[in-house]
Amino acid sequence: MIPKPGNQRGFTLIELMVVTGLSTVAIGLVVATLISQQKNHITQDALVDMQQNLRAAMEVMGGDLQMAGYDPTGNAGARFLVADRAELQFQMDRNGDGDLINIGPPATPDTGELIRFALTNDANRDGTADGTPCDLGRELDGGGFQVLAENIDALNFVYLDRNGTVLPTPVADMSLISSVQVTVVARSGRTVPVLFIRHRDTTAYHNRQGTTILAAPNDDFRRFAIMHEFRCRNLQLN
Ligand SMILES: [Ca+2]
Ligand SMILES: [Ca+2]
Ligand SMILES: [Ca+2]
Repeated sequence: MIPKPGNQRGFTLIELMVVTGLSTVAIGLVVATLISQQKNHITQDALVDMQQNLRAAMEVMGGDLQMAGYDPTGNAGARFLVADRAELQFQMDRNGDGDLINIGPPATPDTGELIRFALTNDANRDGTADGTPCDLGRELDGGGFQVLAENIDALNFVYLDRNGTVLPTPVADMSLISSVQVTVVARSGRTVPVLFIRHRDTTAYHNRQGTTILAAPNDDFRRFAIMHEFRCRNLQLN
């Protein structure tokens, strides 16, 4: 049967608009998924970088702390000078010449024999960043901080005597220090919201004793916390 003219079945304008609309939504969802996956990928890369940098920084700090008080002649008097919850400083007779200075004039510290760790932006020394940028700083011979790890929100030191008893900070009798627990909380350099899913950091961060060292930030940054205990083996010899 031949259809009558004007009675052919086709798309109405409304049907076309619906189909076009659905296609647009479908394409949009595919693109959104791809962007989301890409952002996730970038996030993972940033987190891996952050963790690796932090581990490397802890290795440097551990190497230094193991040398704290190194005094092979017993004449240099190398020891801890500062042992507080967010800052520590110590000496070592690295070149073994029996003192800690280059006799001048002018007198200067023997190279690499005075080391300090603290956050670079923590004027009140409570161990939490006062603002950004804030990094983990290592100072050699009083020459100003060098950045050891970037984007640090919290730094905490706990000092233990040879029996493993925690010493109150600031430590009054630094000859009692046998080991140091170091806890660091790092943050990814930028917020990384994944499409449709916002990451919210509602974690409060603690040291091993359960003391809060960073209250829940409630922001969109991702964080990584690391804790190591380093034995200051040279302090045991003095
Ligand atoms: Ca020396
Ligand atoms: Ca010297
Ligand atoms: Ca602070």
